[in-house]
Amino acid sequence: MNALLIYPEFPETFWSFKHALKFVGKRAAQPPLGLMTVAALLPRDWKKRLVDTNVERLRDRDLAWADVVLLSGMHIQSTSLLAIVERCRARGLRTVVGGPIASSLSADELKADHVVIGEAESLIGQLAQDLEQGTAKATYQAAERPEMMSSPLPDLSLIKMNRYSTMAVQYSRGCPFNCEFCDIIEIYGRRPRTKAVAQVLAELDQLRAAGWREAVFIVDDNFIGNKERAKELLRALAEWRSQYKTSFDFNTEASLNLADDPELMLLMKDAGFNAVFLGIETPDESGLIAANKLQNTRRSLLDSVAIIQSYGMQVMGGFILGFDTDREDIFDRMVEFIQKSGIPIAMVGLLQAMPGTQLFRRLRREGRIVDAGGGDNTGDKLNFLPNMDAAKLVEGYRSVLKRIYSCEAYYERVKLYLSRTQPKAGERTSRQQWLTRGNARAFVTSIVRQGVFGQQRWSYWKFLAAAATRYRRCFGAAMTLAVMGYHFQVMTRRMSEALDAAVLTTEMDAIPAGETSRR
Ligand code: B12
Ligand code: SF4
Repeated sequence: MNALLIYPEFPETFWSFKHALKFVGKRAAQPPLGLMTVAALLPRDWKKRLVDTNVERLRDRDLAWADVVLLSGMHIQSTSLLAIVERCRARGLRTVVGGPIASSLSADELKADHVVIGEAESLIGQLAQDLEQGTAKATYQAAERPEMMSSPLPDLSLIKMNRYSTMAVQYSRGCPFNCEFCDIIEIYGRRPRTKAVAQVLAELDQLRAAGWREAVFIVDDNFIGNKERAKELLRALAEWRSQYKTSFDFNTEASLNLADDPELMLLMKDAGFNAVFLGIETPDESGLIAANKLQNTRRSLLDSVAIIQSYGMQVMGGFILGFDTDREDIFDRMVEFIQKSGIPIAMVGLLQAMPGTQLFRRLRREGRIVDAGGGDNTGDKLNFLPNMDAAKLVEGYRSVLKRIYSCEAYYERVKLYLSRTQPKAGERTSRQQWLTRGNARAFVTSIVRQGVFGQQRWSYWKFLAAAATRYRRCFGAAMTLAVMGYHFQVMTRRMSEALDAAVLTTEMDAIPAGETSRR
């Protein structure tokens, strides 16, 4: 069998980092690890090719070569995915769709011949056999979530490695918490399952052997879901790094209770972790309680962030607007919090009720679901009837993005973060803090685009002067963040223009006449 694995294109959104990636000559942030894993699970005698349409074109001759097409994706990639499925169907090519999108959209909506819901490890053998014999079923779903020990070494040979800014390695799946809006726990469960440490080291060895020397994202849902297992890996990572002169820097996703465990943070620092994404969601405690995000309550969120930053880790934060508890002052509170946090990359989104989540089920019971949504929480579309007036919510959201990604506000946060993490004189720095070959290229492009042609040249040069003097011991990190800021500035400008031109879209016909909120 000739199996063609295809990863659909992401739309240009706040979190595609598209405009920043251009600075470093990369086309996408990360490779499709799901498909690389599926490829490794397929029979050895099958021929495999992978086309990631985010970094290369899907040609007719690729399709002509294939006996079967396997697609993966997130909900947000649905437009591209459906177009590819259609293209395959027109040629009479058999299609299989898997990945998170298969848990968000129904088999009918996906229009593929076969849909695989959830993780593939335990069922791919049967699927492959059925495909060979022409007896494959419409839907596959494993009765139980597989142990991660059964996950194979991802097939690295199928990707064009140098087109990505970061490589991906997964240690665990699942998260022990129970946030109402979260689909992670529905797809991957609440019991964190980890690989063996040796499996992770084998993946790192594979990357190293292929010449990779840049950042590695440990793509866990919550890296510290099982703290003891995380510590075990971290000790091994620190040893692995010290074994080689060249080493990777790591980043990951974790829950905020990381701030409560100094040993864990120290181990992360020693293992080369320099950034962590945290779901902070809202500075409003009543919102956290209502969303069942209890691990973020009964603490100072700002102090927790500062503690993590003091271990040399950049905190990236996820924030949500549109909780039922949000009042009109939430927008100002959100901006104030983000500015004080020193979180340069604050991913603020509108609440989305993802199909399959507890939130979706509750809102459906309350008659407030409008549609399945599109998986993008950064547009102007709500897929449910909010408590606050929808127009006010979208307008407030837009104002938050405009304010936090104005040049001045953004550079202020970067400086606050640098002041908290800059290594002391004589202290060891991570690769990312220095000007490396990767960020040196970004530096030069940034000077031209932001310093010469940029609309906010003046703020840029002021920031550059501070980076070169006060924060010179982490100049590389400062430059990387300047480039990221450029992406957010472009996206904020575009979003404002698009929203100015658009009428508020909440699928008005589904909302009772005269109502744009629940009240
Ligand atoms: C790394 C990551 C990213 C990376 C991109 C990675 C990439 N190249 O695709 C970045 C940081 C850029 C990113 C961005 C976003 N992400 Co993201 N991301 C992840 C994360 C943490 C890991 C992905 C991964 O590599 N997993 C490891 C692989 C091995 O797992 P897997 O893909 O699930 O594959 C397994 C099975 O699904 C199955 N399978 C997968 N594909 C296929 C195909 C076939 C044919 C078969 C048979 C089986 C199969 O087999 C695999 C082995 O079991 C996941 C969470 C997660 N646990 O997966 C979220 C996740 C995929 N992201 C998500 C979201 C929402 C986003 C954003 C839309 C966030 C936002 N709010 O804007 C953005 C979109 C980007 C954009 N341009 O706008 C959601 C998707 C939800 C959904 N139902 O679609 C997830 C699940 C997390 C969450 N709930 O919040 N993301
Ligand atoms: S902490 Fe994050 S991954 Fe865990 S349940 Fe909450 S939102 Fe989901």
